[in-house]
Amino acid sequence: MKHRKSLIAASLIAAGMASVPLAPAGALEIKSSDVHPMGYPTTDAIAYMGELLNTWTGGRIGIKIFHSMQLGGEKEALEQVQLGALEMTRVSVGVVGPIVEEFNAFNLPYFFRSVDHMHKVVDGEIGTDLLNKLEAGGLIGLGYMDAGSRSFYNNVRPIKSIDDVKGLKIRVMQNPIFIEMVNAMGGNGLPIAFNELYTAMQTGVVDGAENNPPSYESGKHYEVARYYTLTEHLMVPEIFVFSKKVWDTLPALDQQLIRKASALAVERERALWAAREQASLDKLRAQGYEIITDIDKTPFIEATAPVREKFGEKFSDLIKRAAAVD
Ligand code: BDP
Repeated sequence: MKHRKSLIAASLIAAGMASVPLAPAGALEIKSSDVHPMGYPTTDAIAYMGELLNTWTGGRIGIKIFHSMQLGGEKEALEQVQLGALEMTRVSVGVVGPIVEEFNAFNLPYFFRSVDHMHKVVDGEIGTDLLNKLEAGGLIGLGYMDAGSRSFYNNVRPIKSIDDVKGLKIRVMQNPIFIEMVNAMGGNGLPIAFNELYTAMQTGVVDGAENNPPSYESGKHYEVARYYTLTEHLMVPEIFVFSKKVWDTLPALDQQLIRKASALAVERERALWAAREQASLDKLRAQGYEIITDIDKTPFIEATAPVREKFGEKFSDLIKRAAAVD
């Protein structure tokens, strides 16, 4: 009897095990981080990339997204990817300067003439060269995503001219260019990680920050910094990168599939971006937030000329090449 029972138990275990699908050979779960929540253009595009990979490989490759700053800020995420602890991350080019300095050309205030100019530069030779340079820093550059233009918001006064920036403590991304940019406009630039920003504004550590409409809206920054003016002083693209350490262990076919899915994710993000930018502005206006759009940008452009000169000097050739793209 005892013997029979254990036989049954054994067969149950065997049956149970047979019903648990074994991970297919060469299975790959790509862990990818983003500071934004799901439903944001960048996270949705990466989720789409995961669906594509899943379909193409019959479930062998998938992406698990760590969204909403679950893994902290972007500097830390990049480090994790360099180490191979995280396979992928989507970050702003704003924090990539320490890895490939030339990316800082894209971080200069009033650098790109228009969204169209930015697309032509990043999608052309210059953008590809820079992505390839990331390899020496332990990263495989998979593509550029759109992030529109960044503008000021604060809780002290509406910015109607450059004089209104005077004395404002403005949070910037962690890059000296942005600190000097705000200082050159008369404010006080303070580098703070994105995951600490809401509290920093709420507690008065800073008076405000600068970002694109979707980030301002999605991060609920308007709750603590109600005045938003479209100064559009930066047009910083975003990139998503893969860990070279992990990449080098992948079969060539998987690398190709990831590249192919990346290109489609870029297309998807750009389409989502254009719609989201407008939707964010509409939502803010509907909630009664006044968004100042009729601002004379000339004084802002002139005030930041020394910043472009100082930080652009090292890669003046690249800047000339980018300016010649039309
Ligand atoms: C957002 C970018 C995000 C940055 C954030 C910031 O999408 O990658 O982390 O700005 O200001 O627009 O830190």
